[in-house]
Amino acid sequence: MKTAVCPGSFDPVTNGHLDIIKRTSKMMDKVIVAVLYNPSKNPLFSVEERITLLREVTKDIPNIEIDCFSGLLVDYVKEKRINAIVKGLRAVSDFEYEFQMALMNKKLNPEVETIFMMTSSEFSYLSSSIIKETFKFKGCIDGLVPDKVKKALEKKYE
Ligand code: COD
Repeated sequence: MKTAVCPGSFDPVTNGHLDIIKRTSKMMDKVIVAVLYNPSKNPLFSVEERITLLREVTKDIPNIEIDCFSGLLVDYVKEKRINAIVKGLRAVSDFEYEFQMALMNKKLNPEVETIFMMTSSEFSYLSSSIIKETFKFKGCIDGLVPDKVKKALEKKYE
C-alpha cells in the first residue's frame, strides 16, 4: 500500500491545494493531508479550523485522511510509514524553496522521497496569502476557493 503526504499550512485551503490533493489521491492508495502546527506563526485559521475545512472540502475523496503535525516533516513521515511527500510547484520561486527543502529532508532521512506535481495552469497564481489579502479588501475570490472556505472567510472578517 502506497501512502503519500501532502503537507502544508492550508491557511486556508485553496482550489490550487485541492487540485494537487485530488490528483495525488488518484495516483496513491492513500493520501494524508497534514497541516503544520506551528505556534510561532500567526495564522488566520486555527489548526482545528483548517482541519475542519479540509475534511469538508475533501469528503468525496475516499482514500484521504486529514491530520496535523508539528516538528520535522521527516519524523512524521517515518512515524506514519509514508512513502512519498507530494508538493505542488507553481513557479521557479517555488522550485528553489522546495528543492532546498527536499534536499534537507533527504539529508535528514535518505529514505524519504519528494515528488513534485506541476500546478494546473488555472491555479498557478493562487496562494492562501493572496486569497486572504484579496478577500480582506473585498476582491472577488469566486472559483478560487471552495464555497465553505469563502463562508469561513466571511465569518472571520465580519
Ligand atoms: N498550485 C499548486 N500547488 C500549490 C498551490 C497552487 N496554486 N498553492 C500551494 N501549493 C502547494 C505548495 O507549493 C506546497 O507544496 C503545498 O501546496 C502547501 O502550501 P502551503 O502554502 O499551504 O504550505 P507551506 O508551503 O507553508 O508548507 C510548508 C511545510 C509545512 C510543508 C514545511 O514548512 C514543512 O515541512 N515544515 C515542517 C518543518 C520541516 O520539516 N522543515 C523542513 C526541514 S528544515
